[in-house]
Amino acid sequence: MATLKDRIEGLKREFETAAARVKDPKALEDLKNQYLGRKKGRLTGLFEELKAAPAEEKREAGRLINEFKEFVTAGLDTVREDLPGRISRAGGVEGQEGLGHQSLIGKAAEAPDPTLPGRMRYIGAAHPLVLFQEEIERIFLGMGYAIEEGPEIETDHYNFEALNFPPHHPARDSWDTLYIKDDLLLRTHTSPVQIRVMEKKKPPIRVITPGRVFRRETPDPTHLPMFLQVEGLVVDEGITFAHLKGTLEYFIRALFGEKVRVRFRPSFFPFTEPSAEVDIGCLACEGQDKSCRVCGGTGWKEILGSGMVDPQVFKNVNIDPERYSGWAFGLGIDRTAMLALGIPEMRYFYENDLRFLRQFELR
Ligand code: 2NL
Repeated sequence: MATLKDRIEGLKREFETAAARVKDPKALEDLKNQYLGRKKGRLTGLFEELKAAPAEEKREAGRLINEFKEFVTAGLDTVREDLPGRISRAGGVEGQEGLGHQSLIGKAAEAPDPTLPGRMRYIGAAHPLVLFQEEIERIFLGMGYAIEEGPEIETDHYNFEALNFPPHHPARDSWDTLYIKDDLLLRTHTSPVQIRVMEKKKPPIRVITPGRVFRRETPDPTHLPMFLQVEGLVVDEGITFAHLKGTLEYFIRALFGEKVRVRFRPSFFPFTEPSAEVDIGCLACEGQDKSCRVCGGTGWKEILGSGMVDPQVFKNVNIDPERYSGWAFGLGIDRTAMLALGIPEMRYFYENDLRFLRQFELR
């Protein structure tokens, strides 16, 4: 038995010498294979010997071999942790590289090094778009609105027909999308969710519908083929354009601050009549910079589209337009978050660069 013990001591010294010479990942891998390799590794050889050993020696021999295996494993770990330093020291005095470490090998497993910096634990955070969407939801929840969701894959009926887009009508061009089949497509807005709500529930209706939408767009700093939208819908007896104006103005001031300038402009959508787009005063230049890169010198930024629900849309969902009226709006969450947070490039939201994402742990 003394012979196995001596041989292992010899192998330890041999391993230490070899370990001290390792200067790159390849050499480390070779050393590992030399000792722990499944087929030809030194330890495999020793375990083979163990199988053949007489029964009364097996216990002690097994202990020695396992202890050697731990010695090698700990030694390899030490070298692996020290490798970056060894690589940077390479080119130093010939023969001096890694000296000093020989004595550490084998002791690595015994005591932690209190001089090493601690390991920073990564704590996750909500995505800025999620936080911004929640901010919008909070404002509408506070006014008594419900939040509704629906499928991202829709039929032509829910995405277009029910919203008063006739087949082949040129208005569809601005809402071009990916088709899965003739009649199945990626929704271009969350209006289909509101159509489904109006089919199921009778007025009064007060909902917002946040969600992912898709359009045929060539990506640029302010357009992506996939983005987030929130639409809102109110239907009841006696709803007028004054409700639209008052509610949207309240919402915008809650989101951007009391002092923000707001204006309504006439517009067109197939599903609302009349329609209005809403602008806010440019937060970057406050209308003071004729060459402002955010607003193009106009002093205004469009933030949402809105209008009184077209009577034809009510007929499509069996709501009587003689008795009920309503208003609706749609707003791009990404675009509005860019304005609110001063972000110049929409793609930043989707690149998952933590240096960007970690700046927006709002609240
Ligand atoms: C925009 C404009 C808008 C709506 C969306 C809507 C929904 C139903 C009926 C009528 Cl079910 N209208 N939604 C109305 C006006 C504008 O979105 O520019 N979105 C980004």
